[in-house]
Amino acid sequence: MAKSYRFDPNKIEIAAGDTVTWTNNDNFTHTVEVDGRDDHTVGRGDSFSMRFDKPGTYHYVCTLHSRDMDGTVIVT
Ligand SMILES: [Cu+2]
Repeated sequence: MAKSYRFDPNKIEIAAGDTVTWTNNDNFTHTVEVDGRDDHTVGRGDSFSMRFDKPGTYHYVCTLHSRDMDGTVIVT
């Protein structure tokens, strides 16, 4: 979830094969870019989902507000 220029929670642990959905509850457009690839624009009220098949630690960021908006997905 993105709100007030933050991802909340900004750290999540999932199992391989699970899907993470980012929902933008903010009044501004944000993006989700995972590990520096495929930046996805997420407008107000929109969502972006991504399935994680491989275990590992993934870093994501909103490229519009990268100083404040980042997070981690841990896939086990
Ligand atoms: Cu943003």
